[in-house]
Amino acid sequence: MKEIPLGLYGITAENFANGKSNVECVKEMIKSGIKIIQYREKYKSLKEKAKEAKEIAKICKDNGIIFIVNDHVDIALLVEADGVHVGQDDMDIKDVRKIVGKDMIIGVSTHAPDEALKAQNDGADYIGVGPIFKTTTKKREPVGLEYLEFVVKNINIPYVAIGGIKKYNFDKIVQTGAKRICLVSEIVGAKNIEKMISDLKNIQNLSKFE
Ligand code: TZP
Ligand code: MG
Repeated sequence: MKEIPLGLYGITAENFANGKSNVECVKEMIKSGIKIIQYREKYKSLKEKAKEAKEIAKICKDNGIIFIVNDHVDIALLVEADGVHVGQDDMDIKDVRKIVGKDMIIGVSTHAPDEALKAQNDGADYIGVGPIFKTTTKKREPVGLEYLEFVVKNINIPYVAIGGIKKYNFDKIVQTGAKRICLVSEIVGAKNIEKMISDLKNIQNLSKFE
């Protein structure tokens, strides 16, 4: 199984991307040094999602980038993604594992300590931790920094801090010790994605990360 890279975790969100397509955003994120991309698309048909995921899977493969598909185990298998990301209302992790096999990465969204511990016990390869701050991209109350701090101290699998993270509050996340961080709208919605990512890397003080 491939490792979940440290640093920024990229997620697509075309409706927050100010006119840029998912494919354009992925290319820019990769050019800026992001090593893992999740295809997340809530507003297209299954047919369109499968087509787009295929295209993005190829771009990722050609560039040595880890590719994860959100929600759709079938699309992840179809496009031979490196992994699939599921939520609390999706299939049990153990059942997802039966379908995708031992080599595919399984990521699980979590919002509280019991969910993090269960995901770890059930064989998730990494967890999402959030939304840390209030955000318009996810209809859910923020979990706060306290939950992230719990994960930093108590969880032994990789975790990705996510939700409402922006350039202005990014250092608060870095200070918890979290080493994998996702900013969705802040990155795909940036006028200049490369500059945004380079600013974030400066804040994060790359030496801690690589
Ligand atoms: N899971 C928890 S919050 C979130 C997801 C997919 C969306 C985060 O988007 P943003 O724009 O970084 O707040
Ligand atoms: Mg989901």
